Amino acid sequence: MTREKNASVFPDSFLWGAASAAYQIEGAHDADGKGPSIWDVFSHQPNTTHEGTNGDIAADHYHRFKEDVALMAEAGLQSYRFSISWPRLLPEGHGKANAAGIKFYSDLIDELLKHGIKPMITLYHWDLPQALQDIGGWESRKTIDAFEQYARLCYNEFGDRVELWSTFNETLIFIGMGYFTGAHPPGLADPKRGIQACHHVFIAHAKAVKTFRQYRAQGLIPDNGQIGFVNVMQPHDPITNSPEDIAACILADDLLTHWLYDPVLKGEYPPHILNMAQLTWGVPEFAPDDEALLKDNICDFIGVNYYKREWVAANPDIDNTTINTTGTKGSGQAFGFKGLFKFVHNPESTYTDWDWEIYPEGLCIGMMRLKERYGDIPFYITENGLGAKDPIVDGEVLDNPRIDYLSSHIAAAESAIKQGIDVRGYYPWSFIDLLSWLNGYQKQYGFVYVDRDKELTRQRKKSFFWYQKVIQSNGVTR
Ligand code: BGP
Repeated sequence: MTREKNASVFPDSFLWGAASAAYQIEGAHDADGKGPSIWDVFSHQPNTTHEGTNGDIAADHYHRFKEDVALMAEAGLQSYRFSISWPRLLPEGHGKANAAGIKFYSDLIDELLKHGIKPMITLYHWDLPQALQDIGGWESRKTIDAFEQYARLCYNEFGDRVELWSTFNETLIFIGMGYFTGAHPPGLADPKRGIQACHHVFIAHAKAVKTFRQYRAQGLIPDNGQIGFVNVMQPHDPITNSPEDIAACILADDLLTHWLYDPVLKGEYPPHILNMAQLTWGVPEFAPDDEALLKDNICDFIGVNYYKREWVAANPDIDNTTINTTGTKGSGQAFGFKGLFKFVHNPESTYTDWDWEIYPEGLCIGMMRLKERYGDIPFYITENGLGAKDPIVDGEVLDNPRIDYLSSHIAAAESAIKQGIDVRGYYPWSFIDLLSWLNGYQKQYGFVYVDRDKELTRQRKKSFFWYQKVIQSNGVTR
C-alpha cells in the first residue's frame, strides 16, 4: 500500500500535547491551606538557585488557569501533562486533605475536558511536602505509606475523569541531584542514602500502580486508564573508540539508564549493578515484599523526557558536578564522578546556551535502545524542548530556534514510528514560560511568553502559531 503524499505517519489517536509541573507554573505557594514543599524551603535558602529565584509566584497559573486553558484550546492542544502538588492536597503529606487544593485540580480537569483536552497527571514532580522531609523524606518507608495515601486520594477525586497517569518524574534528576550532587533538595552527596531513597521511590511507585489497577478493576478509573513512569532519556555515546571510553559509556548507561528503567519495566535491578551497590554500600536494603511488588507492577507505558545526549569519557581525574545555570555558552565544564565516567564537550556537536547538545536523532535512537532492552512498550514523549532567552523584536517574541528544535525532534519521532516504535504522544516542555528549577525565569521554554514586568501578561510567541499548524496537520506541517 502506498501512503498518500503528505499523509501523516502519526496515528489518528496520537496526542499532541504540552507539559508543565506544579512548582514551576502554579505560584500561590502558601495560598488556601497549601503546606510548604521541600522546594519552597530550599529555594528560600541563600545561593541555592539562579539569582535567588523561586516558585512563590511562578506563572500564577493557580489563579489564571482558565486563561491558560483557553490558550491551550486555541493552540489546539489535545492533551496537557501537569503535576499535582502533593502539599497542596495534603499539607502534612498525609492525614487531613485540603479541600481547596482538591477543588483547584478538579476545576482544572473540568476546564480541560470542557475544551476536549485530555489531562495527563504526574503525581510526583519533586515537590515533596516538607513535613515528610522532616521525618526522613524518601529515606523513610513512612514516605512510601504517605505516597500511597496521596495516590489513593488522587484516584478517588480525579480517577473518574482522567485516563493517563504517571507516578514519578525523573529519578535521575531528583535522586541524582538531591542525593548525589546536592544541587536539589535535600542537598546531599551521599550515594548510600541516595540508593536507598531511590529504592523507596520504586516501591512507592509499585504500590501506587497496584492500587491504580485495583481501582481500574472496580470501575473507579476508566477501563482504558493507564499508569506509567517518566524518566530522563539521555543516550550516551563514547567520545572515542578507546576501550576505556567505551567501558565508561557502558557504565554510564548501567548507572544512569538501566538502574532507573529496569525496576519499572522489568521489575528488578540490573543484577551486576545491584551486586556492586550492595557490596560497596550495603544498599538497597529490601523489605520482605519489595521484590514481589516490583515484579508484579510493571508500567503500562513509559514516559521519556528527551533533551540531549551525553558524550562519555573515562574519568581517572575529575570530580566535578557543577553545571551551567547561567545561560552563558561554554561556562559548563566537564561533569564527572572520578573513577567512573565523565561527560565531555564534543567540538563537532551543536549546543544550546546552557551547553546542552542539540541532537534530534537521539530521540529516535534513545527509544530504539529502550525498545531493544524492554520490548514493545508504549511510549509517550513526555518532555522535549529548547531552553533559551527568547528575542523580542517590535513587540513580537520571535523564538525561531525553538521552532527549529521542535521541528527536528518531531521528525525524529516520526522516524521512530516508521521503525515500529509505539509512540503515542508528544508533550513539548513547556506550554507556557515557567520557572526553571536552578536557572530562574531567564531560561524560557514555552509557546506562551509571560511578561514578568507587566503583571504576568500572557503573549503568544511565534512558536504558538507554528505548533497550532503542526497539530492541525497531525504533524505533517512543521
Ligand atoms: C526536566 C524537568 C522539568 C524541566 C526540564 C527543563 O528535567 O522534568 O521540570 O525543568 O527538565 O530543565 P531546566 O529547567 O533545568 O532547563
